[in-house]
Amino acid sequence: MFSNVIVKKPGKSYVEGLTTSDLGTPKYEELLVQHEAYVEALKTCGVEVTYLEADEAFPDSTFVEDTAVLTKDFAVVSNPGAASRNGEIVEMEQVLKGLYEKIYYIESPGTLDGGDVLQADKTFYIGISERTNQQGAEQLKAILEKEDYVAHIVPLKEFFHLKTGIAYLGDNKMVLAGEFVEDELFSSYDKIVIPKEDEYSANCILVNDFVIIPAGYPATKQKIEQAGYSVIELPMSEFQKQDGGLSCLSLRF
Ligand code: CIR
Repeated sequence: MFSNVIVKKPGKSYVEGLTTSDLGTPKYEELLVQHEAYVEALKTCGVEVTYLEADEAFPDSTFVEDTAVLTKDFAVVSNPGAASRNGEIVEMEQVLKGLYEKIYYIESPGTLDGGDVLQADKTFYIGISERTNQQGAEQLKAILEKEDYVAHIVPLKEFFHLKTGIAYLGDNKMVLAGEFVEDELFSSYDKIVIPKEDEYSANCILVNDFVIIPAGYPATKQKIEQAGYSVIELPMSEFQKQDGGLSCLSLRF
């Protein structure tokens, strides 16, 4: 169960953020409406929301997930792999100091984006991507093992971030897409497999009694409902344009 989330309002500079997509320029007004709907959905899930104001200096900073890894007992401030995003951790560190007594840090030359980190009960999976390097992944693994978690490092082949293609829904149920579907590492989970055409919806989040998924993926909705969950759908088009998914928009703990 989560009792808290951290979110951050997107600034007008959002449109200048990093992207590899060819989906067009985000529309700022629509973006704000989608972000507000996201925050409202989290409130529906029963969590306390820490809402950070926009920071125009960091166009991608609404994607707060990349700046930290949080558990109930400790926080890890990440070291984002994109130069234009690295300074986002300065504010996040201050916020986390108000919420946590125990804080660890990923240190250069190690880099790590929180989007490359998935928790499944007492096990963590850490992706190595264009943003997270071997040293960053090993630093996080050492921190997690010290805290009595199990940690596996997963070199990515195609996905941008680890959580672009995987989500844990609790109760041993794992949503998997693309390169993760046949990966032995995930063979012991009850799999909810997302086909290529619905891949964007593999980035969904369990928040207490609900699974939040992007709108427009009826097959994914059906599979998750069949697995026994209540689903909330949210429009995500303006975030998808900047390579962002549902998980990226919050830190949940
Ligand atoms: C970036 O390239 O960093 C942002 N435009 C998108 C970050 C998405 N974050 C995530 O998947 N955790």
